[in-house]
Amino acid sequence: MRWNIDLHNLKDMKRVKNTIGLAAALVATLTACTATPPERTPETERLLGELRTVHQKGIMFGHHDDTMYGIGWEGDEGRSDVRSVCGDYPAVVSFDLGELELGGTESLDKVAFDKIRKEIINQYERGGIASISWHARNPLTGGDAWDVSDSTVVRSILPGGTNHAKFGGWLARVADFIGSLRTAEGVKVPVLFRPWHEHTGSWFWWGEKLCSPDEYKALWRMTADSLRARGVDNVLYAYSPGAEPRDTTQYLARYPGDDLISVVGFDTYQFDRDEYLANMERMLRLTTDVARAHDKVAAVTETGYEGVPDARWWTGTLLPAVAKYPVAYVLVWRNARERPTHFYAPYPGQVSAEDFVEFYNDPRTLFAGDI
Ligand code: BMA
Repeated sequence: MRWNIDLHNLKDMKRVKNTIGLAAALVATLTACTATPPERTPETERLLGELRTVHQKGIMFGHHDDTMYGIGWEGDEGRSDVRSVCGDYPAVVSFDLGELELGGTESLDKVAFDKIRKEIINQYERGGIASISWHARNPLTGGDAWDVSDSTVVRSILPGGTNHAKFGGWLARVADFIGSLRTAEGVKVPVLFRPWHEHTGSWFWWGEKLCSPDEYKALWRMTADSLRARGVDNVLYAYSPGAEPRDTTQYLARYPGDDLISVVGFDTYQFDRDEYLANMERMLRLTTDVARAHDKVAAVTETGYEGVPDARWWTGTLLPAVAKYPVAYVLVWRNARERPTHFYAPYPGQVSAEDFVEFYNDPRTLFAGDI
């Protein structure tokens, strides 16, 4: 129990005749009163409840930057390649806060943060879910998230490190952005936050070879603590390694802890079909095993086949792979307007568009209108 002590219960308790029982009850109440305040708004708790049970209905489809831009367009009000193909928005839309830490107005993918805020609120208001990742720049070298030239970056931003204060300022900007997600009525919009992803590889400065398990876990703790200290209570955290883990021990080697994490997932992409199916199978099994054992939500936090050149990919590869497992959502990466071959969802006329409509019509998939 946390903060929300019901005073009526206190009154009830006063009627307890047994004085020992009364004393014990008061001690318990006082202890609870000094505990930390609730970490999550009611809407955030509701989101968690929805994520926990949604697999009973089907699997939610997600797409990164869905309503921001697509193939041949950018910033058109209400537009989405997914909706243009199947008539509905994805159930989950993800966004990236990369470069918010620098204090500018646009992300690393040249999307205005004000627009990201607006689209997160729109997604919430249409009944959908928003997820946020963060390709933070390298706070030590000044390079980007992929700058792995120095393996002391994480250590340098932890308490006692030379970049600790600087990074604290970066975290404050992220906290304030998440805290600023409010509807016109003032409701704080609950979001999933998925920082420090794909850490089982070594292509980001927080990757496996770049820090120790303890440093990685401390990075997570510091992130969550600093968001919390700035009043962020509209967030659920997602843990998403890459496809490297072979078993649950490896999967959990850098797991920050059950008290912090709500969603356990993984990121993996198709290059070779057989290899992709093997990775999906293994990672879905590991993730759903971990979710069951730790009472968490399982999800495919990032996936896709760049350019979707397989006309039957949605119903022939992706759906059969994920449908066997109790996962909340499967999310594909962005349709980059600035890189013509870098897209993961279909657009009208794209070779897999018809199959995507079949995928959409399959009762096992859920879009914004289904949740
Ligand atoms: C990568 C690519 C990059 C992009 C980054 C962050 O996978 O899509 O072009 O900058 O994600 O969104």
